[in-house]
Amino acid sequence: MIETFKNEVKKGLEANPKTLPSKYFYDKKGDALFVEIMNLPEYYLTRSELDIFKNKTQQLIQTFDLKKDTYFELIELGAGDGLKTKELLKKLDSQNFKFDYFPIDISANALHLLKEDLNTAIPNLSVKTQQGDYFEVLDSLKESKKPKVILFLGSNIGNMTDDLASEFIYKLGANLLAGDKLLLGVDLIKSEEIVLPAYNDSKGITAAFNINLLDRINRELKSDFNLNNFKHQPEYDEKDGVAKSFIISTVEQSVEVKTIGKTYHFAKGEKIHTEISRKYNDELIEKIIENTDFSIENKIMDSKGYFADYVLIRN
Ligand code: AVI
Repeated sequence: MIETFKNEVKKGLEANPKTLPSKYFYDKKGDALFVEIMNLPEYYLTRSELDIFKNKTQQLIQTFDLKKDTYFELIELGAGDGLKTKELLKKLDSQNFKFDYFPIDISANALHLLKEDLNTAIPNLSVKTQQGDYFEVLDSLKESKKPKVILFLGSNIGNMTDDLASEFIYKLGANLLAGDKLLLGVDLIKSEEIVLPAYNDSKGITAAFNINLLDRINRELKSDFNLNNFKHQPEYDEKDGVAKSFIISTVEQSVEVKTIGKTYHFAKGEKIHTEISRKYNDELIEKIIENTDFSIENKIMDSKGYFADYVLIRN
């Protein structure tokens, strides 16, 4: 793990322009900051998808096309605190659907808390937590031929390039059978006035989230990034619908990363690209799933039209 981290940081800092992978945001501190982000007034994504799960639950259930007398499996990739999913679980439970809920997450701690919470909130619910890599878990769940509904929420797909997103969805399909469903939650393309503040909140939480990546490199790879000499900078272009996060070097400086055995030079104003947060429309989703085994069954949006849950069916 630490070897991969080191190699990816090395590759990113030696690239021109410099980059660092956003997946490394999520250490303990990063996880806590992301929870704060989800509660920020500017970060509309979580609230918008929660609106769908609260107010369009019946529509979601109908599109899943589930039979009350057939057992199915509801599998969530990156379940986190399960806030949105709980709304769906409550409805399914109260309507006597028969199913197991499989939340998959990297964090054993998050899964433990989620299970405790769900056991209290929905005592009848069968919760089978799965800690680990999505595809390893899906592979192990393949044995069962029960119908499956996979949830991949929160526009997490948006942190991948379009090519990687296609590959990811293709791989999901390879673990499913015809008729299975994938609920893909995505943020929609909209104006800069709405998107940019979501990545540049007034309290500076997103800035801390981004800069924490340098702090993590300091701690884990023994480097000497002076965090005061770097600042967070998001950019968003409505034309292509991609929000990008950068870390800017505010002075000319050199940083030594001991475990890599190298010193990296930063010009004043030089950028490190750390994240993409893609926004979507129908055309982009169609393009992304073009070479996969899925097609679009339905698109369910929140009341403001900010966010969409696409229900895809495995052909
Ligand atoms: C997890 N992911 C969908 C978030 C996003 O909106 O791209 C991560 C994030 N980055 C900055 N703020 C939130």
